[in-house]
Amino acid sequence: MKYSGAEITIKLLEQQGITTIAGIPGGTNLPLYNALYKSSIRHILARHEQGAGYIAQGIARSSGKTAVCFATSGPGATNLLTAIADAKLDSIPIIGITGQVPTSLIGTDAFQEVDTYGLTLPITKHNFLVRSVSELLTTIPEAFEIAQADRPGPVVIDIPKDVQMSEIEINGWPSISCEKKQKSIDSPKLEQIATMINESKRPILYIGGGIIHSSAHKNLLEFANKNSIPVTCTLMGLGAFPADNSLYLGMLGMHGARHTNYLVKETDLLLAFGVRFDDRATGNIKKFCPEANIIHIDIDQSEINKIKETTHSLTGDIDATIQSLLPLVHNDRRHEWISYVEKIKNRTPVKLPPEADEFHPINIIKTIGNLAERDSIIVTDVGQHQMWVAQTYPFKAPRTLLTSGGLGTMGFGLPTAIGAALANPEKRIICFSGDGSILMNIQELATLADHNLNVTVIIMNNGHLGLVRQQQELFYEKNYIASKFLSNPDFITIGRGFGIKGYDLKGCHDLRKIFAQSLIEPGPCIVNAPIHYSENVMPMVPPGAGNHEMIGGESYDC
Ligand SMILES: Cc1ncc(C[n+]2csc(CCOP(=O)(O)OP(=O)(O)O)c2C)c(N)n1
Repeated sequence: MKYSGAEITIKLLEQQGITTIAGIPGGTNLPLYNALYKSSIRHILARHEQGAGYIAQGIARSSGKTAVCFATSGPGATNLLTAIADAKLDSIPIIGITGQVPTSLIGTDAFQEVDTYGLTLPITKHNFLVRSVSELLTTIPEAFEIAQADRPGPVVIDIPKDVQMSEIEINGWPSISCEKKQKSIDSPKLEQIATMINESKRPILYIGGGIIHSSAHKNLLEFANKNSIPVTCTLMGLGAFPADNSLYLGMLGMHGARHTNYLVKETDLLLAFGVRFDDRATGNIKKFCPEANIIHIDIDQSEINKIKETTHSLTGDIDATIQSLLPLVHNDRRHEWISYVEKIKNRTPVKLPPEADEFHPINIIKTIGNLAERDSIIVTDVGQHQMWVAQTYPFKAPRTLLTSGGLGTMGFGLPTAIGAALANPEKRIICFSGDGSILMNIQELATLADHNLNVTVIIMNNGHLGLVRQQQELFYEKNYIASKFLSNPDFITIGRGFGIKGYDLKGCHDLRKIFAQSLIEPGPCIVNAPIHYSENVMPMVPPGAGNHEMIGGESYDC
């Protein structure tokens, strides 16, 4: 039977188990949409291609499975770029399929022609420009394999319109390999590592997004409990270790917990599992863990010794590696180290605002943390509110925090929450945003309303680009420029315009009741939460400083 390139593409996406695609049609991808018309795949019409990219991210981040978005050539493709770069930095498997001008017009500055291949080369794990219809049969399965293999990441497939329209005879579809290639683990090295752990007096586990990608959280918990190793998470690692476990140290780094930033300086063995020594986590790298042996285990060989020289390293799947390490480490209560950790925790506790200050952002997040279900998915935008959530929300399970860690993209929150809601219709999705960030993809309220998804958008409204204002206060002699909004829209009226109900907390007294309501009513809602503009996220490690030199840290003496 004869199939067009567009039909082949859709058929192969179905074969990969794709059930939802977000996108926007245009001249050069209309054949794809025509083929989609006959498919069971659900299409989500975003209102901006960046929104479509983040909807795909929300599906991928919350499910761990590869998700797909569509865009037309030219502006459609350029609008997608931010979401693709964001996926690259956080290792998220999405596939962007873009329309391209017909092959014969490539390189002629044709209408809506941009070099999508060239533009996406540095921001993808891999990209393809498909030159003939038959190539699709190998390109599409390969794109999925690349996106999800080892360290996941985004792939772009650029398909010229004539390739979408040409037909070929197909007698059988390629089979998809489900085999996960398991690399063997270097046993002698594993034994050396286990010996170092058993002999260490002050070990700390420093874990990141790699634990979540590899679903290593269960073995990690057993491993940490067995050998009594305190655990600190990067922003991307939050949820990989339960916040209510006594070994949990919270986040480290620029806005990490005070005790954690001190303790990391004192460790004699840093177990860096599924992390990349990002500067937000390490502060000045020369001052990071100066006394420690460092063991780095990661799926990506190129991360090893990239930032910090290690004592031992292993490249491979972190879950399989922890599983192999488990029988080799001793049962150890580590009384001395654990009681020292407790002492530092008590001397430098997390500073909390008075409980009566209901509108303090930390209290707002705590209230939501008490009301939400354990498996509710929290999505954030970027700014102070993101850091307060990271510091305060009691994450207990992997994939319950979706946040733009590497690229730090304002506008991430709303469309990613939509994607998470599409992939998890049974769960409540809570999106914490700022009055700056929400306006960067506010158009996606229309997409949210279209599908009546269970998303609660909480806007922490301080009338400012808060994190910028904070840096100007601390590092630029209070020269406030371009960080205060001259006007601030009424978000409740905006929501109403899109057909979404809202709760304005301005002047309210029973915040808890309103938040509870906002979390149980089916469908979307917006909560406008006015907060004081002068609140800062503390502690804060100044640029170039070591983590222990944080502002708001205060010295401790043991
Ligand atoms: C797309 C984009 N542009 C600019 C920035 C720089 N930036 C980081 S945080 C921030 C302020 C965010 O303001 P808001 O969303 O209101 O959150 P708040 O800090 O007030 O909680 C800015 C401008 C960014 N991260 N992303």
